[in-house]
Amino acid sequence: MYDPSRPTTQLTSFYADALRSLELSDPVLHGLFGAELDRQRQTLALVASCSPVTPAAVLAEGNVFVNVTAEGYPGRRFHAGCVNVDQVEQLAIDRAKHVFGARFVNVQPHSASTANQVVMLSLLRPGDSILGLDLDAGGHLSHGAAVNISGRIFEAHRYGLGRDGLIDFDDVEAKARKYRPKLIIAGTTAYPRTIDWREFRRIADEVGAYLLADISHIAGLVIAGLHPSPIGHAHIVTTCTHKQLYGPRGGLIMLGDCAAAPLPDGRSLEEAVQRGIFPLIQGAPAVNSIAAKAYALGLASGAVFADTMARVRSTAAVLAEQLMQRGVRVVSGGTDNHIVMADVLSSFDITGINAEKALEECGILVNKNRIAFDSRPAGVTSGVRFGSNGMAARRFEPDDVSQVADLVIEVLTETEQVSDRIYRLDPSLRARVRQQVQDMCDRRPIAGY
Ligand code: DSN
Repeated sequence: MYDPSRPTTQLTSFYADALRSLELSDPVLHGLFGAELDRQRQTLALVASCSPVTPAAVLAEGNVFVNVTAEGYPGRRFHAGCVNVDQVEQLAIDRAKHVFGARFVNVQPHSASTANQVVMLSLLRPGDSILGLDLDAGGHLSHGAAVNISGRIFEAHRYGLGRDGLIDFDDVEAKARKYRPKLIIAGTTAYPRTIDWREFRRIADEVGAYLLADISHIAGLVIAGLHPSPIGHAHIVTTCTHKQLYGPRGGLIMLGDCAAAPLPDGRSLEEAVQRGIFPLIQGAPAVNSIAAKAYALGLASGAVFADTMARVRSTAAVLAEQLMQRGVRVVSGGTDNHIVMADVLSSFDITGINAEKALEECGILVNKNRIAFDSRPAGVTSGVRFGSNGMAARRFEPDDVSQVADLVIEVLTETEQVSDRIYRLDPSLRARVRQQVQDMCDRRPIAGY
């Protein structure tokens, strides 16, 4: 029987011993853990595709469930010893269903890319056509990029953005009519605006395609009701759990009312997804990650998470506004989510790679990103992508965001571009900004770090 007093003592000594053992047996790795924690404390992470994982979720991922091999699903395993594993997986499933309002959830995908592969390989045949947002316009590798397995196995077509930086639905419709894809993918990695799931579904229905919504970037906003949910519009929804759920690296596949819908081969959509994960693509699940997913999904139904998501949106909106007021060209003229896309080439005469590197020297972490109609290749780019998940975790207020905008502008204005990949930055400016960033990070630490 579960005895609440004993496990606490056992776990405390287990983890304390484990940490001591790591320090003694592998001081190099132990040192790197410490160095990374310091780096994360002292830098301002504005990379849009991550969020600082809640410390208890870090602990939940580094847990004893890592020792269990558990092919199959709760109550239907191919290995013994799954009594607690079954409860953990069911907890994660129930919590995911609750926060997303889904009818069916599979919590086993090792990543959202795997989840997308599962969807494609379960529903399509090699050579079938798919239609997703162009990688260069803010799509994802796993949505049919030429360099990805999705672009090799399937006949991948791409839609893009208009000059206004918004998804060009005329293009989506025209490509859908022309190529008759079996699957349309709605989902983005570098898109600052609201996604119109209903319009995607209308087009999918017109051509008889399945609609996959990959909400990896906006899952937290969807839970908080700050972005429309695709459940009820898309046939299938995928997400990762680390970008905006402050959880472990991993994926989820979710279905709404169409979970029971029959496929041409007689199986239901739900059955196809279950078998698509196991045994088609994966073997045993990473139960330790599923435990951490359960933890993060539990937090996602709480008031603190809702407040964090409100802050994700408000800090991004303030950052976009502040940058624009100081003359920066922000793609699409603002943001509805956590992403701000800045055209640094036209605003500062420096490339995205130079902007990224110069800001990193000063302790501000962003990533170079192509913007619509970019004249530079992916390794150089004209744009930079900012994300607000980290600022929200630090409980930033508008004044803090203004200071960030000031520092960003100062660094980018003072960065002297020598060539597309080479720049010069005054060392004294670098030291001064770095100190200001550190002071800001000390003033607003990430909870638990
Ligand atoms: N999809 C990439 C990104 O958005 O940065 C990596 O997760």
